[in-house]
Amino acid sequence: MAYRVAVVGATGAVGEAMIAELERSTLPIAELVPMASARSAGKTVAFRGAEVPVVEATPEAFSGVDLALFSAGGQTSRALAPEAVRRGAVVVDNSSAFRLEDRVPLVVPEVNAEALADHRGLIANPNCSTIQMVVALAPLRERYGLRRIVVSTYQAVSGAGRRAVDALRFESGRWLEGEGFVPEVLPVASLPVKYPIADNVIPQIDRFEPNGFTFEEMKMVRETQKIFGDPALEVAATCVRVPVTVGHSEAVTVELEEAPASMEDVVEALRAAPGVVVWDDPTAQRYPTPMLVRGERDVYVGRIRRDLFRPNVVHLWVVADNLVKGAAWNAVQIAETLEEKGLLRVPAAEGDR
Ligand code: A2P
Ligand code: 11C
Repeated sequence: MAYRVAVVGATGAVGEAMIAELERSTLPIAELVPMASARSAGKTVAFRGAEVPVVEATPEAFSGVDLALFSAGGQTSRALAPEAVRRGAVVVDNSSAFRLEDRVPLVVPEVNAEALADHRGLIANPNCSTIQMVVALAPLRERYGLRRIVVSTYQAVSGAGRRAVDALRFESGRWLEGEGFVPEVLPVASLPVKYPIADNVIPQIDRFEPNGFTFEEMKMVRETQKIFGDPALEVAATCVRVPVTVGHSEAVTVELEEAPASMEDVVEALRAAPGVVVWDDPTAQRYPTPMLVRGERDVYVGRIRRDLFRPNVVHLWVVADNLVKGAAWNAVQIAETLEEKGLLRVPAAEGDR
């Protein structure tokens, strides 16, 4: 069977990457249906050598769609994802709208593909910074057990969408020319205070929660606990926006239940893990950077060190393309996994929930 596949948010930074991933996917695709807001009427997107018209995302537009990848923000997902499922489309949703709902699997295929088994039509794609961290930590969790994670992120502006990428380019140009500019997009476009991202770093991604952590930081806590099925796992995150267009980096400190026998043992566990590539050679100054892993599907790990004081604590540097593994590839990989398992269909009971 070949599928009719919709991409909701097709004109956005992640939507564009989703279409590129669908182009190189093993999924049999009969037709791509790019969707966006009414503002995009008249636009087209390129897919397999053709220009495909963008259609407005409405409930009716999902009739006859088998699979819908959503990346148009939480509000659009909340309004339209249930409509798509009702019309028989399996939805892989990249927003945070449904991630923590009990009946919605939150999936990184290398880590918890088994959670797809009893899906009800809607599957959530985790946050980009969570995805790359759990891919790197899953093999260590498996071999030694995980007690606590402390992570600091260095996140690219593309995580905040196309406008933020444009803002970094514009501000950098003005800054280098010695011209003034008014920051308008970051850290959060809808909040009153803005900071430049050119020549700067911003220790705020998304809004603050009452506990003093940002929503992005709390996503890393709650989503990691759900994916690993361990609600007691301790996670402390500090999420920071840096002037990089694509590629999130993370300095991760992990306290293990059991001290690894050697660092070679840790490297071996990482090398054997699906979706992980180890680049770690201080003698050759080898480690991943965002620019080096751009466009790649894997998660890259380097700077692997045992803590100086605690034998059961390990430090890692984890880098991935936030638009690819952090969003588009993970979503398409979920769809490919569903197809392989014979699960790329909405269960009969969910059709009209
Ligand atoms: P549009 O271009 O028509 O506004 P990004 O995160 O890179 O800014 O992209 C956001 C994506 O979500 C765009 O494709 C945008 O489409 C889409 N989008 C935003 N609001 C809606 C909406 N109400 N319905 C459908 N798509 C939407
Ligand atoms: C960022 N991680 O870099 C965010 C973007 O919940 O999917 C992705 C938000 C999400 O700004």
